[in-house]
Amino acid sequence: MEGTSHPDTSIKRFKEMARAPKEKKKNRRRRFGFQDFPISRDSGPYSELVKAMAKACQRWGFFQVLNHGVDQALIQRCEAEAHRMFQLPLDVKERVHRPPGASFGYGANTWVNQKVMHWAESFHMQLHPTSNIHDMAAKLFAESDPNQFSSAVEEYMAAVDGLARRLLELLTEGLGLEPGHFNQYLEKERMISMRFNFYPPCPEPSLAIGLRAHTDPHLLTILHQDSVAGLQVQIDGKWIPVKPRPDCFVVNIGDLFQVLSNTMYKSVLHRAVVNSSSQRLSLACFLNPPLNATVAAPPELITPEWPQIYRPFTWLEYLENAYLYHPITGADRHERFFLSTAASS
Ligand SMILES: O=C(O)CCC(=O)C(=O)O
Repeated sequence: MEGTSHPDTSIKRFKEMARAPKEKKKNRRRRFGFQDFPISRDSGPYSELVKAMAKACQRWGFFQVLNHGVDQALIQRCEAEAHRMFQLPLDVKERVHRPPGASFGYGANTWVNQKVMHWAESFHMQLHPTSNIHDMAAKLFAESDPNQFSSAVEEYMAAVDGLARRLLELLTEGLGLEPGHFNQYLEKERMISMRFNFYPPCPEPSLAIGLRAHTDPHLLTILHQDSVAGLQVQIDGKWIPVKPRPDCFVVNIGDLFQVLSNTMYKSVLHRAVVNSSSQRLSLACFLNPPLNATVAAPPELITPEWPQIYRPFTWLEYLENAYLYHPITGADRHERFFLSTAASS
């Protein structure tokens, strides 16, 4: 059955692991959900959790976390602010227009590409190393209360940042490394951004796409989707829907983590589809190292049987290429950083 597994299956597996002797059940469920984090590193259930998460990342590059510790009321507050922002008149949203080639700001992604129409609006902000949230909120909500927006967004991103750091440690340990091995990537100048994706109902969903198939260039993505389905992950060439679970976060490995793990973890193609009846909102937080950080698999993950795949590069170098070489329309962008390509060029 593995070949047709849904990313939710990883959750099922975690739940199965939790379905052990009755007296341990409560504890194990809580441990899975990070409620008690940090937890004893040498306890049985902890190491099972680490192994199971690592397996999910090797196989699917995606998994979901339950009982993640981020306050549900904060998630709802941030979602409400995202809706408030998308409901603003177009000329107000255009005050923070994202020009072509720029990373941050508002964009109505309704351009036509070769085959399908993009049917989405998005708004991308950065918290670290320098927040642009206050400035953009001041332009968007000049007539009302910019702080209501910026405080909800910043609190939400800080909470997700905390979750992402815990996940990074668990996933690092899953590679057989010390949990803090990659923490250098999350120091002072780290980059943390969030994109709100809003997909209005579409009269012709079969002719449109919300967000075309892509891998995330980042280290780790922590996504919250509302209760409307739309996210799909490509597993063995098939598009598999990720059932919306507003009480969960969807976590996926980005290209950088694929590189750091020497391809043990997979950065997998995913996309968002649209429907004719319901609007949909997702909040995607992206975790990244500082721009000048060198990204390279550690020697512990390089063996004669599993040789080094990528040459070292900086996050800035990768970012400059990331949106020029789209995995669908151009050569795979990460292939440009293969060690053999570097050696032969
Ligand atoms: O809306 C979604 O579910 C997908 C979002 C996504 O893939 C992204 O923002 O990169």
